[in-house]
Amino acid sequence: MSHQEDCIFCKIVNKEIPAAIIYEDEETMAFVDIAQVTKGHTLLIPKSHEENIFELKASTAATLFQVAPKVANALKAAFSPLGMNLVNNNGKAASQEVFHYHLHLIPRYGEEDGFKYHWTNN
Ligand code: DGP
Repeated sequence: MSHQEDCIFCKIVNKEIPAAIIYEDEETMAFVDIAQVTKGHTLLIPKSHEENIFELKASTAATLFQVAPKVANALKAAFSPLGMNLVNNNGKAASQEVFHYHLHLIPRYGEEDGFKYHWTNN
């Protein structure tokens, strides 16, 4: 499995740094985002270090999206949101900050929940 020394998410995968892990199997992991944009904001990642959509293997994408509905439903059960956004930033110009592929699962609670649908570089 691909691993990169200086990658923060690889360190979370290897339990070198702590995270609030809510799901884990051999190939994927979901943990609470450190900078919650709404209650329950969670990141789903492949354990394999693949930078972003441009180098994501089709098999990794398939595995990740087999797990995504399970995590989404677990968050739905835990937080009772009205909806959920799945967001994925690819490349610095698209506001990607951590270069290990990840899906943001963002529970939505209505217009007043503070999430503005997009990231900016400002
Ligand atoms: P993006 O801009 O799509 O690359 O989002 C990166 C996200 O990763 C951002 O929402 C904050 C989160 N994040 C960064 N470092 C850590 C960390 O050490 N732990 C956790 N749980 N989340 C992190």
